[in-house]
Amino acid sequence: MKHNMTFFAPILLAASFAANADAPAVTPNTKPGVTTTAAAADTSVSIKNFAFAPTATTVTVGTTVHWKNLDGEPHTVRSIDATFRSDALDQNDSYSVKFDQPGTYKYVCSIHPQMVGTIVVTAAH
Ligand SMILES: [Cu+2]
Repeated sequence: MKHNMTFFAPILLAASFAANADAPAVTPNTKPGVTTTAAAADTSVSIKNFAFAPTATTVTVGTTVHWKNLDGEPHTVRSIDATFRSDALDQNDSYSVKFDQPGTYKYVCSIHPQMVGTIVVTAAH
């Protein structure tokens, strides 16, 4: 768990920054008794130098993770349990997955199996 926390804090900071940047100057249109929930922030994983960066990412349920291949070589994003699987991504191609179920999702590049990564999805508060 100590390992996960190192990635959790920056994600929280990024989420709060985005919320502030998008904060409207007007009062949100909410009805009495209705609670608005902040949308889960998206997060990005780069594929660079034959590695996923960061290799481990912790997000909350509902978050969409975007992978982008920055290498000149094609890579894929394929979960170990086949929950998700991208086509081959050429340079600057992206692939996105929305995570609606808590869990630990380990994935690899099917072309270069030494390239591994993990997405940890935690339940919403
Ligand atoms: Cu690869």
